[in-house]
Amino acid sequence: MAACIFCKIIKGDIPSFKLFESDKVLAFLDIEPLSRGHALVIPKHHGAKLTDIPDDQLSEILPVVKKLASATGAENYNLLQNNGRLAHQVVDHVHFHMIPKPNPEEGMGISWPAQ
Ligand code: D5M
Repeated sequence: MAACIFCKIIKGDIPSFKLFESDKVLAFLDIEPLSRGHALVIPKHHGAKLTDIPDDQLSEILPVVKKLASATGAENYNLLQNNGRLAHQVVDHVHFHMIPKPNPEEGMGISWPAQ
């Protein structure tokens, strides 16, 4: 969808820090991170709500979260999907927030390679 900011990221029309990409899924860093390493995992299919996304795209999201967790050794994080304005969804392209929970003794969150 032409006006969608996440579709523009998928197309490469606006920059992002990409963490993972396949033909159906993209993961990149959130520009307003709640902790270091806050990532967004999105289906490439445009849709505002979960019900708009084909199952074959949705079913690839959690394996990507697992890959990101394995790649970074992340053990403590929240997975969040805001669906609808009353649930605080701002960007109308389905996205899953992966929000590292920092260990207070070890720093602020996940350090991705080259971040
Ligand atoms: O969260 C939408 C999230 O999208 C919010 O945490 C900021 C993030 N965002 C918005 N624009 C960008 C770009 N250009 N790059 C990376 N991250 C972005 P919501 O669940 O809709 O409230």
